[in-house]
Amino acid sequence: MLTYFNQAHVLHAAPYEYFRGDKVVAFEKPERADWVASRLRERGHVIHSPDVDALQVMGQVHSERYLRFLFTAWQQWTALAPGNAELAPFPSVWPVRTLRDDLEPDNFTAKLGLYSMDNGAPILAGTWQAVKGGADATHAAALAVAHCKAPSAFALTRPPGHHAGADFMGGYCFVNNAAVAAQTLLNEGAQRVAILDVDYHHGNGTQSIFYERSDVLFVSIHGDPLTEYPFYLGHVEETGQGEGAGFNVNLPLPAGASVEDWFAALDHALARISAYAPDALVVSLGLDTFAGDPISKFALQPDDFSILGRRLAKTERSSVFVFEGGYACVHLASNTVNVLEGFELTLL
Ligand code: Q9C
Ligand code: ZN
Repeated sequence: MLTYFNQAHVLHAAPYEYFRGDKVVAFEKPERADWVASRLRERGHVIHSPDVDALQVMGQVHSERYLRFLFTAWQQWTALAPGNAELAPFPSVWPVRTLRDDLEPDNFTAKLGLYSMDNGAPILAGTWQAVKGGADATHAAALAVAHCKAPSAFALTRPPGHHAGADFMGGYCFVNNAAVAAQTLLNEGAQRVAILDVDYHHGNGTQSIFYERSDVLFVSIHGDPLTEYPFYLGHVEETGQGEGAGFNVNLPLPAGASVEDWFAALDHALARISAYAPDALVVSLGLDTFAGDPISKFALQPDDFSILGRRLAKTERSSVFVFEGGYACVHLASNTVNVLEGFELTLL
């Protein structure tokens, strides 16, 4: 599949993350994307570097003050104290209920918390470059599909994006690449775009960005937020608001759900998407539904990813695949390629 790969992704490499009360080696690491890129090359897929600038589209799906913060955060942090370049600033204070989020404080830690939903997305020296490169790759993939250079394209990016909202980062995510892809397709002439999020975790950022819009249908299959990250969004009754009423579909499954139940949810998702009759499809392609994923609790096997690709191809929509989560080192690359090849071989 035509792939746009963000080479700058390596510039974002979190030294550690907080997991079950411990500091552990970060799950979301540069090798993830490199493994997938190698596997794609081995299998003869063409990999391009993005040669477009996504900044304008990023501004359509994120707030200006948030993007300005992301762009300047490392410089603000290192200007504070001489030793700061050796440290990763993790947020530690957040404006929850009753606290004001309309005013941007002067204090760096306060700003960091204002623009974060958790402590899972640390800002590092190269974070902006990596994140911007990822958005550029996603924009390029969406443009290629919009301009009919290919029926489908893959944005191989990290850090992932679907937890990032219009003005916050979190869950390893900074810029919502799926939203960038959908907005690009709309800008290029699509009337309606559907986003199918198959990552194990609910795409809270994507849902919130499009919650009051009818030009983007968001459909997500994920672990029940009552027990699974991101916890505070992703329930069945969240169906959209105002203009967007009826254009948000959540299909949560209990942690430990069977493969059969997962594919039943996929059938339901695809039926909803079909009824919407979108001009294009964006797939938030998380591979953490794999049985061997270290932080997730679904049971998909390698062959199931081929089946997923084949079922997606049956929708016969121009499709942009955007890389999201997936943390099982050994199988991540082959599972990803199984989806993409399952899709392409069905189209042929
Ligand atoms: N220690 C994706 O799969 N882990 N994100 C908690 C804070 C949350 C997963 C992070 C897992 C986020 C894109
Ligand atoms: Zn995930």
